[in-house]
Amino acid sequence: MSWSAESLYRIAKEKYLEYGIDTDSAINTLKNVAISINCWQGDDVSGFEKEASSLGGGGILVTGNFPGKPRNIDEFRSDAEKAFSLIPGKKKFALEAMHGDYKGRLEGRDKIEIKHFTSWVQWAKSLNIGIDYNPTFFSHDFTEDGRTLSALNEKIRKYWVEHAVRSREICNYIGSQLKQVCFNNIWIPDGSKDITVNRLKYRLQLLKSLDEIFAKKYPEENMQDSLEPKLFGIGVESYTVGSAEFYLCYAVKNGIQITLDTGHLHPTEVVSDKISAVLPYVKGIQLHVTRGIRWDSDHVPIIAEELVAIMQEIVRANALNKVFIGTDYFDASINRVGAWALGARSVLKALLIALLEPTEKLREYEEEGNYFARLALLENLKSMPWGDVWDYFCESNNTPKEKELINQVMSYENNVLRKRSS
Ligand code: RNT
Ligand code: ZN
Repeated sequence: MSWSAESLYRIAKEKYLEYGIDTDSAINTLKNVAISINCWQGDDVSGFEKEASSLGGGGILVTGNFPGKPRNIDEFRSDAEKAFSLIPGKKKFALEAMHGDYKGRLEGRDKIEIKHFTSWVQWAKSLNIGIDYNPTFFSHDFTEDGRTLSALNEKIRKYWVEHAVRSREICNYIGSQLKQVCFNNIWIPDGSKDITVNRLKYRLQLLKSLDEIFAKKYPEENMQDSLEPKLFGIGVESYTVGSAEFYLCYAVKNGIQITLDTGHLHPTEVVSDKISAVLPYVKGIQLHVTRGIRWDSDHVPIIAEELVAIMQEIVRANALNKVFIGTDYFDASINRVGAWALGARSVLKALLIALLEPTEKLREYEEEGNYFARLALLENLKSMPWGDVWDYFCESNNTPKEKELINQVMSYENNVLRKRSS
């Protein structure tokens, strides 16, 4: 006998009700959270510039060569549309500057313009999604041993400041057109492989660059800025100019946001604990959900204890309006569209699990000092039928239920991806 998603949902609803949890309201909240999906999972962080067409430098790395990589912006957009059809709820698409519609005619990153993003805005409008944005400072030769905004050479530093200044203007345009804020996330690859003597000097250069970049104010409803710190990358192991403390201080002092990428920490440090630590001080948090294996390897996110813990922290802090959930991973060794869908769905599932928590009851136990009951209830929740709530949510949003995902991805692979010659 096969049960419909709706009848299974009705049973699940009753079960959750016994704990005082309203599944309808959890679903309703989930539906209205816009997940910012990183575009660069779709093309191995290649972009559409003439200048640079493959990922290079800065400590980030894509491995794998799965067939069917999009050969142009149209194929890239079709793939993204397919992925969106597999992901329930509200979506934003996070672009890199390198993904502008350059039609093979970009003269330099210091020459990017609004016109390179008009077709993206049209596309987003047609799909009713938002756009977020990242200036691209990596995969480029015009650096000072990999330094961009922290370069000592003024010509190089100014080149990258100009890139960031133009990027913010583009964000303002995107946000005003789509009538929803476009977040501008700055991550730079600047750092060094070995013992560094000028640690302070480069950081002061970066500070100067940031002040120049943020000098112009734009309406908050159109665009807002965020800074993304990192611990280290491959080839830049000893020193990262834009480190956690450096950016956090800058963000707090200047009223801008901080990006917490789950792959950018010491292995035993967790983002779930950092949310409540920075929330009282920062303008907002951009979340980059990734799954690092041994290093910032950017594997596809799956439901793991830490991912659920992050979502629980956001929900418990009632901070869905201050923590903006996004993804940041790129795995070229499996079907890219499937990877897009799977990672985003895992993020949503983790959020759903967090929304299906009797938080008040848990707080009560904690405040009474009944730590056994707190632990037992948390453990109890793990075997609750959240999967039935998820399937119902997927079905009512015209996206595949969990069991249907593989077939949908396979048919796109066979009908579209495998037919592309490289
Ligand atoms: C790199 C950062 C950054 C990039 C993107 C492509 O470690 O996480 O967010 O992944 O800009
Ligand atoms: Zn990131």
